[in-house]
Amino acid sequence: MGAGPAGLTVGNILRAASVDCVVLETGSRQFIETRPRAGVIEEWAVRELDRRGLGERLRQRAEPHSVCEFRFGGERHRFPYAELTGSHHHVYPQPLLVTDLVREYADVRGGDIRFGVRDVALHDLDSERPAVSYRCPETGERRLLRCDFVAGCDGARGVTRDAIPAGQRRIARQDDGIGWLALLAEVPPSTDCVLFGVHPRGFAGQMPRSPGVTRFYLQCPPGDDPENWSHDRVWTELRARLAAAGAPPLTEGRLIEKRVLDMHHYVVEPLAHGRLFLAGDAGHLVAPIAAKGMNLALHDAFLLGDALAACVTRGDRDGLEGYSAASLRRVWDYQEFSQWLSDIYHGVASDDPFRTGTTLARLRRLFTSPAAAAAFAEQYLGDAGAY
Ligand code: RFL
Repeated sequence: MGAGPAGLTVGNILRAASVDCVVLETGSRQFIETRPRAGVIEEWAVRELDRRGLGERLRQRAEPHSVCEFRFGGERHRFPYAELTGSHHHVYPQPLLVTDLVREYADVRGGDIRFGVRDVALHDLDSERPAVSYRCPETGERRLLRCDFVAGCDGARGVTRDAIPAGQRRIARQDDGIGWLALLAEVPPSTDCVLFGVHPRGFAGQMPRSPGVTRFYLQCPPGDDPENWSHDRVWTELRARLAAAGAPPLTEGRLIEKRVLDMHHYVVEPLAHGRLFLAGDAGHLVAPIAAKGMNLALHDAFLLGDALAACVTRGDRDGLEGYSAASLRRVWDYQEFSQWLSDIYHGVASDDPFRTGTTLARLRRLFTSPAAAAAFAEQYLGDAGAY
């Protein structure tokens, strides 16, 4: 269920193992191939995509990044994480990855994918033969698919999470009470790397996406109306919050996306119920503070795809039985890092002088203590240990 990074990766792994599967997606192919969202992929995930024959175009076109820059107290502080870890971040827009994955699944590996499905419902999850029903977009008739397993990869707004009876799962939630205005601008990035501006007026960030498109973020009240942010107000705030001695001026230009995201997070435990397994945002949401969501979706998909293939082709159920615990270990690790980073990004703008002081102490420590720098770099790049 769902043709995002998680669902398409599971589908590709199943097709490579000659396991029959159907991917159901509520959007159109054009919708999934153009929806702008993530852009940063961790090196272990690129290696895993490669190993499964899914990383060729990414390798050719992604830009490896080795440095990020914090700006605070009117100064620039470059953080050379690749020097500390030997690993890079890869900047590759999510729509390009989804386009590669859907092409490989549907056009190369001959996978069955049905777009535009409506009114999706799950049935008999506790039985040996669960089913999914949906309304067919062309004819309006209802179809029923019987299967062995259901992979719930339908994102934060899907239906699979709620198919687990409330008494049999726990949802842990956290709301930071902070909004981010997420922007895409038709401009080249004004520096070669990701920028984090920690400023008394609020956080600001710059994330390169491609030579002609750059993502920016501005902290704002949760639930703020994007229409409160005119072109001039956006660029004035970005200039103020990213200002630092010796920094090149921001390249300004047309804004092509402007939306407000509330910084909230959840984790469903366990990620399995009967023959349903949740993967990606369907099972856990992490706000884009540390650029972790798509990486977690891929991690789940590798675990779940391998586990399903092992069960169907060899009768080996160990992977499926251990799936939820194995996924959740990394999920909680990334959630913890995102919370830590959220405190840093937003502490100086909290109007609390005590919190401002401790936030700045944490930031300075990253640039004065090799042990603190190494710990940050390891978490920023994701733990390479599992793969
Ligand atoms: P997706 O990508 O949301 O895909 C789910 C798909 O399921 C479909 N769907 C259904 N299909 C069938 N039946 C139903 N009932 C359905 N309901 C929905 C949807 O149409 C959709 O196609 O989930 P998936 O695969 O779990 O992938 C998760 C990632 O998309 C997400 O975590 C990232 O985009 C988060 N994220 C980032 N992650 C990173 O690792 N690095 C980043 O740099 C990064 N930047 C971001 C981000 C998310 C952002 N937004 C908009 C929340 C930047 C932003 C602005």
